Order: sequence, then structure tokens, then C-alpha cells
Amino acid sequence: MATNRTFTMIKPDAVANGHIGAILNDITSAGFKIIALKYTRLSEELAGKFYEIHKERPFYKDLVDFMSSGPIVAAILEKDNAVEDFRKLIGATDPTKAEPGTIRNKYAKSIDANAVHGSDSDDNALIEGNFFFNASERF
Ligand code: IDP
Repeated sequence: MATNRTFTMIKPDAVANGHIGAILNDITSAGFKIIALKYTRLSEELAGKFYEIHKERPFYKDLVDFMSSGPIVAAILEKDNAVEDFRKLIGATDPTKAEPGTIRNKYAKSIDANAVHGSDSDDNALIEGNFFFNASERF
């Protein structure tokens, strides 16, 4: 059953390129409510833990290096059908394949530096949100 929350990060490329405001505007304009929000930077260790599921993939080390290379914005978002609708809003992993108008199509340059993260399931949305926020930081 679909729940109404998902988790996102604005990745270091999009932060460095000055897209935080535009991306948050796209997110709220699409009907998502911000439940929790944090501007922070992942250590290599924390980035490694967050992406542990990809440990065996060839791009794992590059991904961890990239995600710990600069500040990010983490957020929990609320909307009906949040996980699926947010994946639609951000578009395909590879921005060259992302639909026009999607966040990755507009703000991402490459498959690794692809501007935003979006949880891929309700279970992961909960796990990922808890990774960044404790109960007193969610509203
Ligand atoms: P997703 O973020 O669209 O769910 P995943 O397959 O879960 O995509 O991959 C996690 C992240 O790993 C991607 O967002 C991207 O930053 C990176 N990534 C995925 N595939 C590749 C690749 O083939 N080369 C380099 N980085 C990749």
C-alpha cells in the first residue's frame, strides 16, 4: 500500500550549481509538503552507509566520493502517492533519458551527478528519512 511520504536529497552538483531554490520550488509547486529539511554534508563514512545497497556496483566508490564532495539538502516530503509521484517528478536516473520538465532533465548533467535522490519504495523512504532526521526534526 502506498504511503504518503518520501525522502529526497539535493545532491552536491545541484547545490554547487545554485539550484537549491529552484528545485525546492519545483517540489512544492508539484504539491509536496516539506516535513523535514536539512542543509548538511555527508562524511565518506555516512555516504557509504546511505548507499550500502549499491556496495557491489562498479560505481559505488565514485558515488560515495561524489556524495561526500560537498553540501547537500535532505528533506522528507509528504503528498498522496509520494514515492511514485516524486520519482516521476525527478525523471530517469540518466538525465539524458529524463523526460523534459523533470528535475533531472532541467538541472542534472550526468548519470552520476544527477541533481537529486528520490526513495524507490515506501520502506526505503522511511529508512532514509530516519537516517537524516530524528523525531523532533519532523513536522
Ligand atoms: P536512482 O537514484 O534513480 O534510484 P539508482 O540505480 O538507485 O538510481 O542509483 C543510485 C545513484 O547511483 C544514482 O542516482 C546515480 O547518482 C548513481 N548511479 C547509478 N547508475 C550509475 C552509473 O551507471 N554510473 C555512475 N553512477 C551511477
